[in-house]
Amino acid sequence: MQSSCRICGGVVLKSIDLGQQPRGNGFLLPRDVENELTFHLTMGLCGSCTMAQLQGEVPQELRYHESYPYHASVSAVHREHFEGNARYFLEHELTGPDPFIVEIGSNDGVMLATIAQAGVRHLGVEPSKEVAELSMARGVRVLSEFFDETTATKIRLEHGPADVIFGANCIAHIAHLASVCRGVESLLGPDGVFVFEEPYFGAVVDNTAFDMIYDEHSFYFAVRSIKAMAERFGLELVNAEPLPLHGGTMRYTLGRPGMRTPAPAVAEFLDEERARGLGEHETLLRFSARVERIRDDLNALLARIRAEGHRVVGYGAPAKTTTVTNYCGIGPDQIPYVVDNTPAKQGRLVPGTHIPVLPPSAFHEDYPEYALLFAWNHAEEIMAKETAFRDRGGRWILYVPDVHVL
Ligand code: JHZ
Ligand code: ZN
Repeated sequence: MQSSCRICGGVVLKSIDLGQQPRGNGFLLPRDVENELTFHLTMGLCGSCTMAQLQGEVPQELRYHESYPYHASVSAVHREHFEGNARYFLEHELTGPDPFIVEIGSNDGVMLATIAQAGVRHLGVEPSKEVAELSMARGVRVLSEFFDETTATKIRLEHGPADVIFGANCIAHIAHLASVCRGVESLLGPDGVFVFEEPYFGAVVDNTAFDMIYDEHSFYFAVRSIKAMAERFGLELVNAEPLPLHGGTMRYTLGRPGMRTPAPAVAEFLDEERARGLGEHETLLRFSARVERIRDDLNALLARIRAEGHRVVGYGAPAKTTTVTNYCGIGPDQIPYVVDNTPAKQGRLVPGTHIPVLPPSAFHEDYPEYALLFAWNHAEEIMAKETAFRDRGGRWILYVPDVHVL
């Protein structure tokens, strides 16, 4: 399969095929299973600008709707991280007279609430109504729309140029990224910065984290592909900073050309990515072979545990659960339920495989012998609060970077 690059128009060759999949965050009510939407999930690399991307596209209105269930504030680690981001911007970037910050995909206000408390001019752009309302309740000003070139022009006319445009776990979701870049270019002030944090493609490959591939993740950014993208839209990549979130995230800082001195990290990452062949098709074909191995090992392990008469339940229902369970063919027969602390997911079913999502109390009331940790990127936080499970002999199953039991 072949398609054209959303950034440069080059040829995108299929490297990974995860089969027919529903929407990653399409947690559904039992009464809605009849009308579930699925699509063919494949990803590939652009032969010209090396941008990794999905080949198909689920319309954005079907992904970011009124009841989008992901709440960025559910993790204490994430809350602390985003408050830290806000404090950093307040101290280093929002220091001029009447500064202005825009966040694309502000979710429940996890970052902007701190900016709002400081009384600094800000605007969140968040099309998903319920999370937007949560942020408004925290004093955040929100425009409930999708960010693109038109929205950016409107914001500039009404509020003037932005000193900071920020996005976290959002920019790589936007299939019309080219329009976003044109919008950023017109909205950004002369010395403004466009800062975004997204799962790092290098970490996805290192971890064989194939579960990071789902409809919402239209792109998988690397330093090389972001540098090329910045240049194409009249911006310059001036920093790349690795962060531990989501199993490996990269924070990119873009400015207007020549306005900021690029940090040495940019050239260092470019060298490293070239040396390891991150932008090459063969690297992804090897990745794909490791994914098949994980699927086979995980199914074999679950079958063995069942044959021993033991139970496995899922812990955490991140969007990643959808990709893993659908690709591996794991349903309620193997995993009777998963627990998750997001109220918007509880009482619903995992998309496609229809495993029920229950509150964590279900886990505490009747510990199983094994728990499959779908929220593996939160392993430290979760294992630290679930010590009683371990104390009673419970074991954790992880499937990245390979299938293992802890
Ligand atoms: P988590 C999200 O992906 C969504 P997901 C999004 N599409 C994106 O791009 C990525 O982030 C990068 C639960 N949990 O963070 C809460 C517990 O139950 O891995 C969440 O449902 N107990 C925007 O969905 C899930 O696990 C806990 O103690 O893959 C984690 O979701 C903790 C800490 C979490 O994101
Ligand atoms: Zn391209």
